[in-house]
Amino acid sequence: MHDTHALRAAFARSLSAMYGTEVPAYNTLVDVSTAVNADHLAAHPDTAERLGRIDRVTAERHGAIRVGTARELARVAQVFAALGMEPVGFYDLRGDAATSLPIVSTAFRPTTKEALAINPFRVFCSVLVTDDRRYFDEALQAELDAFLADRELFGDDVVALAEKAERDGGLEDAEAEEFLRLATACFELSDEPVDRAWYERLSTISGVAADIGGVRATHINHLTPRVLDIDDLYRRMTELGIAMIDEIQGPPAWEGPDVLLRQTSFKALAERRRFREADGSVVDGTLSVRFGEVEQRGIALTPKGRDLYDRLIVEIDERSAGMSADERNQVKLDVWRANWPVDEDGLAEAGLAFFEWVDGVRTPIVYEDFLPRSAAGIFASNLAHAGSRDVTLEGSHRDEAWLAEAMGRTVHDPMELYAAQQQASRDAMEETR
Ligand code: OOG
Ligand code: NI
Repeated sequence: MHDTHALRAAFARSLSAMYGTEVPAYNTLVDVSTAVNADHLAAHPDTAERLGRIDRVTAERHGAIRVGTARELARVAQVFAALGMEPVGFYDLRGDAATSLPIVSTAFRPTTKEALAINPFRVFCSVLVTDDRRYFDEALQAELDAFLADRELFGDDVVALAEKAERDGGLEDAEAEEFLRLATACFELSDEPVDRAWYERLSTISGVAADIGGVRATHINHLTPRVLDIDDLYRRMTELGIAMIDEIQGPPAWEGPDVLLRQTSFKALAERRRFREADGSVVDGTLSVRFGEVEQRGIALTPKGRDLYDRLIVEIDERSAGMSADERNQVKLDVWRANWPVDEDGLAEAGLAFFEWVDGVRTPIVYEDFLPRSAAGIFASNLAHAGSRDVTLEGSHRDEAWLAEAMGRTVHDPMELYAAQQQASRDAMEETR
């Protein structure tokens, strides 16, 4: 029997192997990440594993995928359920001032400490909001909905095996192998010709809408390794001649504890795709929608800590409007130094971060989720143009309850998961007293 945790680890490896053949630059990113982690561990043997053991961190990936409908979301949720990954959090990326992103998102991930320790694979999953009038008028929505209703991203065979795996807690050898093969294939880049006129119509509204609703298949958008020193990674990739986006999203590099999540990416690469022209002919061309991303994880913040984080991000935006990336980094650093405790004791005393007790020692709980502002920044920095929308119109309603209803599953609140982990560890410590 391959239990759901073993299936998750195997799926992460299988997806990684597949994606590496499609996007060789991903393999470079993984090699550089592995080297950064090994060097960081050698240079800081006492502290490097404070936020995760080196074997976990080195194997750790997050993926990003995008689907078009509630039905597609429900089916992909079923596939992830077979892998012990449940929906956590609701992210609404619409309405951000700079870029047109007609999507809402959740993250599928393991939710217990034990499952995370076996393999923390997570997937940021976005679903298109076709009835949002700011982006799609009634006629276009009808066309888009019809296009999406006519495709099947996750076939009955893979969904049936996923249901069985969820019900039985895993799959036997032959079925496990079949499930992993089918599930991986769902995320391969299709070479079916793209209808150029349709793709471009959606593209003028949003590159993400075109990537989701302009093609008849889905694909993994990126697969992100985790590093212990993202500034070192950024330098090394730049030295290799790989064009990185200007900024590292999230908190700055500083001397105090790392909180939440820092992320950066290299620009989307032109990939060969086939197009069908208006006259029916099929020609070769390229699309640039897939990019490489890397992340460094920090300590999970309590609601109080998160409020502080969100306020400081706004303050940084206000103070750095119109500045260069370097100047902006300096503002970030100044704001950080003025507002955050310089060590874990300070974070704990102020109730800003989550901790647990391991063998009686206070240990930080790692942030396992995503950040909406950073996600919007990652999306935006990889789109050729900002798209268009009519902000005078009312957006359509989406929330966590909508997501839960669409999937027929509970959407976990990330804060509750961290708080429960902290509390369980406190309770266990009291019992042993
Ligand atoms: C997701 C973009 C956001 C992250 O890690 O926050 C993201 C996408 O490109 O589909 O990857
Ligand atoms: Ni990502």
